[in-house]
Amino acid sequence: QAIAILDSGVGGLTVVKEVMRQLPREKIIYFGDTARAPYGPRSSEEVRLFTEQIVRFLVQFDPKMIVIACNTATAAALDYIQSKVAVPVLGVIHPGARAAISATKTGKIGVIGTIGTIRSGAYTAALKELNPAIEIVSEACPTLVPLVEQGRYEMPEALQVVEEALREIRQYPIDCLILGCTHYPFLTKTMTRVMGPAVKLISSADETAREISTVLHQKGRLARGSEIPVHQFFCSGDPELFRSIALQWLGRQIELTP
Ligand code: DGN
Repeated sequence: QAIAILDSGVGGLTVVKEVMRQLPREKIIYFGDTARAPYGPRSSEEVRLFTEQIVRFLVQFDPKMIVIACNTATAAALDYIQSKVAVPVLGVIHPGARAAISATKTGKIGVIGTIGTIRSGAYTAALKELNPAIEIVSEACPTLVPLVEQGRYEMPEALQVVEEALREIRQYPIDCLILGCTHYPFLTKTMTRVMGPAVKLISSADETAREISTVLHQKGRLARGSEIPVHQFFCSGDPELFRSIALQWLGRQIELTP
Protein backbone atom coordinates (compact mmCIF):
# COMPACT_ATOMS: atom_id res chain seq x y z
CA GLN A 1 0.00 0.00 0.00
CA ALA A 2 1.16 3.50 -0.82
CA ILE A 3 1.38 6.83 0.94
CA ALA A 4 -0.89 9.27 -0.87
CA ILE A 5 0.39 12.85 -1.02
CA LEU A 6 -1.51 15.83 -2.37
CA ASP A 7 -0.98 19.50 -3.05
CA SER A 8 -2.49 22.30 -5.08
CA GLY A 9 0.38 21.82 -7.53
CA VAL A 10 4.08 21.06 -7.50
CA GLY A 11 4.68 22.29 -3.92
CA GLY A 12 4.06 18.89 -2.36
CA LEU A 13 7.07 17.59 -4.30
CA THR A 14 9.19 19.20 -1.57
CA VAL A 15 7.59 16.73 0.85
CA VAL A 16 7.85 13.89 -1.69
CA LYS A 17 11.60 14.46 -1.98
CA GLU A 18 12.05 14.13 1.78
CA VAL A 19 9.86 11.02 1.95
CA MET A 20 11.93 9.46 -0.85
CA ARG A 21 15.10 10.29 1.09
CA GLN A 22 13.97 9.20 4.54
CA LEU A 23 11.69 6.32 3.52
CA PRO A 24 13.04 4.98 0.24
CA ARG A 25 10.98 1.79 0.41
CA GLU A 26 7.65 3.56 0.55
CA LYS A 27 5.56 3.80 -2.58
CA ILE A 28 4.11 7.25 -3.21
CA ILE A 29 0.97 8.24 -5.09
CA TYR A 30 0.95 11.99 -5.70
CA PHE A 31 -1.76 14.32 -6.91
CA GLY A 32 -0.95 17.91 -7.84
CA ASP A 33 -3.98 20.02 -8.67
CA THR A 34 -1.99 22.23 -11.05
CA ALA A 35 -5.03 23.20 -13.11
CA ARG A 36 -6.66 24.85 -10.08
CA ALA A 37 -3.53 26.23 -8.33
CA PRO A 38 -3.03 28.55 -6.60
CA TYR A 39 -5.30 27.66 -3.70
CA GLY A 40 -4.00 30.54 -1.59
CA PRO A 41 -6.49 33.25 -2.62
CA ARG A 42 -9.53 30.91 -2.59
CA SER A 43 -12.06 30.70 0.22
CA SER A 44 -11.53 27.99 2.80
CA GLU A 45 -14.82 26.36 1.74
CA GLU A 46 -13.55 26.03 -1.80
CA VAL A 47 -10.17 24.68 -0.69
CA ARG A 48 -11.97 22.15 1.51
CA LEU A 49 -14.11 21.06 -1.41
CA PHE A 50 -11.09 20.65 -3.72
CA THR A 51 -9.19 18.77 -1.05
CA GLU A 52 -12.10 16.42 -0.52
CA GLN A 53 -12.35 15.77 -4.27
CA ILE A 54 -8.65 14.89 -4.44
CA VAL A 55 -8.87 12.68 -1.37
CA ARG A 56 -11.81 10.86 -2.94
CA PHE A 57 -9.68 10.22 -6.01
CA LEU A 58 -6.71 9.02 -3.95
CA VAL A 59 -8.77 6.74 -1.72
CA GLN A 60 -9.44 4.58 -4.79
CA PHE A 61 -5.83 3.44 -4.57
CA ASP A 62 -6.40 2.19 -1.03
CA PRO A 63 -3.48 4.15 0.49
CA LYS A 64 -2.26 3.39 4.01
CA MET A 65 -1.93 7.09 4.78
CA ILE A 66 -2.85 10.45 3.28
CA VAL A 67 -0.55 13.46 3.55
CA ILE A 68 -1.97 16.90 2.84
CA ALA A 69 1.32 18.44 1.65
CA CYS A 70 -0.22 21.88 1.27
CA ASN A 71 -0.44 24.36 4.11
CA THR A 72 -3.48 26.09 2.64
CA ALA A 73 -5.39 22.79 2.43
CA THR A 74 -4.11 21.68 5.84
CA ALA A 75 -5.45 24.88 7.40
CA ALA A 76 -8.79 24.60 5.61
CA ALA A 77 -9.46 20.88 5.62
CA LEU A 78 -7.23 18.69 7.80
CA ASP A 79 -9.77 18.10 10.60
CA TYR A 80 -12.55 17.63 8.09
CA ILE A 81 -10.65 15.05 6.02
CA GLN A 82 -9.54 13.23 9.18
CA SER A 83 -13.19 12.85 10.12
CA LYS A 84 -14.03 11.44 6.67
CA VAL A 85 -11.46 8.72 6.04
CA ALA A 86 -10.35 5.70 8.00
CA VAL A 87 -6.60 5.91 7.35
CA PRO A 88 -4.26 8.36 9.14
CA VAL A 89 -4.26 11.84 7.57
CA LEU A 90 -1.31 14.15 8.23
CA GLY A 91 -0.90 17.83 7.46
CA VAL A 92 2.19 20.02 7.27
CA ILE A 93 1.47 22.83 9.73
CA HIS A 94 2.16 21.07 13.04
CA PRO A 95 5.40 19.54 11.75
CA GLY A 96 6.53 22.98 10.50
CA ALA A 97 5.68 24.60 13.84
CA ARG A 98 7.55 21.88 15.75
CA ALA A 99 10.63 22.28 13.57
CA ALA A 100 10.66 26.04 14.15
CA ILE A 101 10.25 25.73 17.91
CA SER A 102 13.23 23.42 18.11
CA ALA A 103 15.33 25.66 15.84
CA THR A 104 14.69 29.09 17.36
CA LYS A 105 17.12 30.49 19.91
CA THR A 106 15.58 33.93 20.36
CA GLY A 107 11.91 32.87 20.38
CA LYS A 108 11.14 35.27 17.53
CA ILE A 109 9.72 33.46 14.53
CA GLY A 110 8.53 34.66 11.15
CA VAL A 111 5.89 32.82 9.14
CA ILE A 112 5.21 33.27 5.44
CA GLY A 113 2.50 31.47 3.53
CA THR A 114 -0.43 31.95 1.22
CA ILE A 115 -3.25 34.35 1.96
CA GLY A 116 -5.43 31.43 3.09
CA THR A 117 -2.82 30.01 5.46
CA ILE A 118 -1.93 33.32 7.08
CA ARG A 119 -5.59 34.35 7.35
CA SER A 120 -6.40 31.06 9.10
CA GLY A 121 -3.99 31.82 11.94
CA ALA A 122 -3.13 28.10 11.99
CA TYR A 123 0.61 28.64 12.47
CA THR A 124 0.13 31.13 15.27
CA ALA A 125 -2.16 28.66 17.03
CA ALA A 126 0.20 25.73 16.50
CA LEU A 127 3.26 27.70 17.66
CA LYS A 128 1.52 29.17 20.70
CA GLU A 129 0.28 25.74 21.68
CA LEU A 130 3.87 24.51 21.75
CA ASN A 131 5.23 27.61 23.48
CA PRO A 132 2.93 30.49 24.50
CA ALA A 133 5.90 32.86 24.91
CA ILE A 134 6.93 32.68 21.26
CA GLU A 135 6.78 35.96 19.33
CA ILE A 136 5.40 35.58 15.84
CA VAL A 137 5.26 37.84 12.84
CA SER A 138 3.49 36.55 9.78
CA GLU A 139 2.94 37.65 6.25
CA ALA A 140 1.12 36.39 3.16
CA CYS A 141 3.26 36.19 0.02
CA PRO A 142 0.83 35.58 -2.86
CA THR A 143 3.38 36.27 -5.60
CA LEU A 144 5.62 33.31 -4.80
CA VAL A 145 3.48 30.30 -5.70
CA PRO A 146 2.90 31.42 -9.32
CA LEU A 147 6.67 31.82 -9.71
CA VAL A 148 7.14 28.18 -8.74
CA GLU A 149 4.13 26.80 -10.61
CA GLN A 150 5.34 28.45 -13.81
CA GLY A 151 8.81 26.96 -13.36
CA ARG A 152 10.40 30.41 -13.02
CA TYR A 153 11.92 29.91 -9.57
CA GLU A 154 15.50 29.85 -10.78
CA MET A 155 15.25 32.69 -13.25
CA PRO A 156 16.94 36.02 -12.49
CA GLU A 157 13.56 37.73 -12.02
CA ALA A 158 12.92 35.47 -8.99
CA LEU A 159 15.28 37.56 -6.87
CA GLN A 160 13.26 40.70 -7.39
CA VAL A 161 9.94 38.97 -6.68
CA VAL A 162 11.31 37.38 -3.50
CA GLU A 163 12.89 40.65 -2.34
CA GLU A 164 9.59 42.41 -2.82
CA ALA A 165 7.62 39.65 -1.05
CA LEU A 166 9.95 39.57 1.97
CA ARG A 167 10.47 43.32 2.27
CA GLU A 168 8.25 43.70 5.37
CA ILE A 169 9.21 40.57 7.24
CA ARG A 170 12.92 41.30 6.79
CA GLN A 171 12.52 44.31 9.05
CA TYR A 172 11.84 42.12 12.08
CA PRO A 173 14.56 40.60 14.27
CA ILE A 174 13.50 36.98 13.75
CA ASP A 175 15.96 34.08 13.82
CA CYS A 176 13.74 31.55 12.02
CA LEU A 177 11.45 31.92 9.06
CA ILE A 178 8.86 29.20 8.56
CA LEU A 179 8.29 28.48 4.89
CA GLY A 180 4.59 27.99 5.52
CA CYS A 181 3.84 26.92 1.97
CA THR A 182 5.23 23.75 0.47
CA HIS A 183 6.12 25.63 -2.72
CA TYR A 184 8.63 27.89 -0.97
CA PRO A 185 11.55 25.46 -0.55
CA PHE A 186 11.95 25.76 -4.35
CA LEU A 187 13.08 29.32 -3.60
CA THR A 188 15.45 28.50 -0.73
CA LYS A 189 18.59 29.79 -2.44
CA THR A 190 17.03 33.12 -3.31
CA MET A 191 15.36 33.47 0.09
CA THR A 192 18.64 32.80 1.89
CA ARG A 193 20.20 35.55 -0.17
CA VAL A 194 17.43 37.97 0.71
CA MET A 195 17.06 37.11 4.42
CA GLY A 196 20.77 36.76 5.15
CA PRO A 197 22.63 33.97 6.94
CA ALA A 198 21.34 34.83 10.43
CA VAL A 199 17.80 33.68 9.64
CA LYS A 200 17.21 29.95 9.49
CA LEU A 201 14.67 28.89 6.90
CA ILE A 202 12.35 26.18 8.17
CA SER A 203 10.69 23.84 5.72
CA SER A 204 8.07 21.44 7.07
CA ALA A 205 9.19 18.71 4.66
CA ASP A 206 11.81 17.06 6.91
CA GLU A 207 9.62 17.05 9.96
CA THR A 208 6.58 15.85 8.01
CA ALA A 209 8.56 12.92 6.61
CA ARG A 210 9.68 12.10 10.16
CA GLU A 211 6.09 12.18 11.36
CA ILE A 212 5.04 9.89 8.51
CA SER A 213 7.74 7.48 9.60
CA THR A 214 6.71 7.66 13.27
CA VAL A 215 3.02 7.07 12.56
CA LEU A 216 3.68 4.18 10.16
CA HIS A 217 6.10 2.66 12.65
CA GLN A 218 3.56 2.91 15.48
CA LYS A 219 0.98 1.20 13.30
CA GLY A 220 3.43 -1.46 12.14
CA ARG A 221 2.87 -0.27 8.57
CA LEU A 222 6.37 0.70 7.40
CA ALA A 223 7.22 -0.91 4.06
CA ARG A 224 9.54 -3.84 4.49
CA GLY A 225 10.08 -5.19 0.99
CA SER A 226 13.44 -4.83 -0.71
CA GLU A 227 12.07 -3.92 -4.13
CA ILE A 228 12.33 -0.32 -5.31
CA PRO A 229 8.85 1.20 -5.32
CA VAL A 230 7.36 2.60 -8.51
CA HIS A 231 5.78 5.91 -7.64
CA GLN A 232 2.76 7.26 -9.46
CA PHE A 233 2.11 10.93 -10.12
CA PHE A 234 -1.05 12.64 -11.29
CA CYS A 235 -1.62 16.26 -12.17
CA SER A 236 -4.69 18.11 -13.37
CA GLY A 237 -2.85 20.72 -15.49
CA ASP A 238 0.01 20.89 -17.99
CA PRO A 239 1.84 17.53 -17.79
CA GLU A 240 5.03 18.73 -19.51
CA LEU A 241 5.56 21.56 -17.06
CA PHE A 242 4.89 19.23 -14.13
CA ARG A 243 7.26 16.61 -15.52
CA SER A 244 10.09 19.09 -16.01
CA ILE A 245 9.71 20.66 -12.55
CA ALA A 246 9.58 17.18 -10.99
CA LEU A 247 12.67 16.09 -12.90
CA GLN A 248 14.60 19.14 -11.80
CA TRP A 249 13.49 18.94 -8.18
CA LEU A 250 13.55 15.18 -7.62
CA GLY A 251 16.45 14.51 -9.96
CA ARG A 252 14.62 11.65 -11.64
CA GLN A 253 12.08 10.92 -14.31
CA ILE A 254 8.60 10.24 -13.00
CA GLU A 255 5.67 8.19 -14.13
CA LEU A 256 2.99 10.79 -14.70
CA THR A 257 -0.65 10.42 -15.62
CA PRO A 258 -2.17 13.73 -16.69
N1 DGN B 1 1.57 24.58 -1.63
C1 DGN B 1 0.44 25.13 -0.98
C2 DGN B 1 0.67 25.50 0.43
O1 DGN B 1 1.54 24.93 1.05
O2 DGN B 1 -0.05 26.34 0.94
C3 DGN B 1 -0.42 26.14 -1.62
C4 DGN B 1 -0.01 26.87 -2.76
C5 DGN B 1 -1.16 27.53 -3.44
O3 DGN B 1 -1.90 26.90 -4.09
N2 DGN B 1 -1.28 28.80 -3.30
